[in-house]
Amino acid sequence: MIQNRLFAIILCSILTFLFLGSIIVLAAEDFDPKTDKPIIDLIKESPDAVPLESRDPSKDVTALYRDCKDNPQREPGPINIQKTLGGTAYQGIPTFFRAPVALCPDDLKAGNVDVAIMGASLDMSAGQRGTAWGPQAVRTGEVVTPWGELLSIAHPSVGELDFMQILKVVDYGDAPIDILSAERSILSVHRMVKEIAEAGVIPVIVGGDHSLMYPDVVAVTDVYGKGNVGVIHFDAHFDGIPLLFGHYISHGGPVRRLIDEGHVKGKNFVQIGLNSAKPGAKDVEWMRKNQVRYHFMAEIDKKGWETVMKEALAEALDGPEYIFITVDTDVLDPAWAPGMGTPEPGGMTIRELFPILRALGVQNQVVGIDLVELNPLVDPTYRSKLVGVRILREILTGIAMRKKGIKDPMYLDKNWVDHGVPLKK
Ligand SMILES: [Mn+2]
Repeated sequence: MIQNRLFAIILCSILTFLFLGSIIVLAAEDFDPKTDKPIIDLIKESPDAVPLESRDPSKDVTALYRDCKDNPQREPGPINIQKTLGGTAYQGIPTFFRAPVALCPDDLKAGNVDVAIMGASLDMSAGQRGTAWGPQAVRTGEVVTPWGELLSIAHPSVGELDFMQILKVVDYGDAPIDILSAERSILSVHRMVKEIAEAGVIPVIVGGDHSLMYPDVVAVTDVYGKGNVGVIHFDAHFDGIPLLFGHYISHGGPVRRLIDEGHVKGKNFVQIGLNSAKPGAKDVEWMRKNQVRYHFMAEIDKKGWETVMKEALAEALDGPEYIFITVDTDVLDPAWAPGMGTPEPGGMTIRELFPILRALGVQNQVVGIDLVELNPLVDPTYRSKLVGVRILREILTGIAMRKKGIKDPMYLDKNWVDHGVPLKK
């Protein structure tokens, strides 16, 4: 017994000696005073390393754009890539609302396109990763509605009104993204959104996290003019902090960037559904100084949704002619769509959100939309993506209603809200 233990101790000592010895030898061999620097310095100095910021033009992700001319020679215009005329979202090749595909600005112009929906799979700054899966989730999110060119479908509130039949909608593909850099990716998103807006088409950006609001809105104001676009911002958070954990570009700061840089005036920012630790007192001070028109859930609870909705709709008209609508899904209570970047209990209901989205489309000239923070990876059900699809459908239905000449933002089809059969007296 003692002999066994002694043998084990000797064996362990020999192995330990060999192990430590090999480490010392390896360390001694690896040591080079010329390169023994912090890794951060090595990255900065190496010509092959990805820069920490997007200032090196040779590493620009916009270089990953496929040249439209690479594709086979064809007449410009949207291309329908489905084999069948009808069908549901879960059949065929996934595109937003089963829309045809457009690849180049020429396709948008030749097709007289009204709306180009694009994906931006960027989730660097959301609290939990997964919003990068938003575009694919929305492309396959519909479960019941049969999108396609075969039939016109009714809207559950406004009657026989199918936005896909009224508007020319295309899937414009996804922006090239550097999945490890928000800074570099937003340049690429900016380029693609601007390309759409310059063609006179409404860009719809499906994120991705809310850092996208910055390149999305800048691209639109680049085309329509600084200060000429109001932003209607649905969010539990005010997204106006100066830096998020030291980061200039993040999903916590796009509003600060847009106002500080003069792209959008504070008084032309209407924020609806604030319901979190941010803004705090100092942030509210900054918002008030910049005349941001904010509406906390507390105000909605106090005054009632009808009152606050009417105020917000009036504020949306009390600014520039053009508006950009940004919907962070966390404006909703997580009960409705638990798959989101930074959920905050106590948010809006889908019944409150849907009508105001439609109303904005009817009463305002919408020049851009983004849907952000949808995270299908943390929702094992299909609820969140179904709600995401519906959010876009409501705004696009409003825009289609406007195109059809409907003026009343709260329009409902009379046959949809009253069966017309009186009680027998
Ligand atoms: Mn947000």
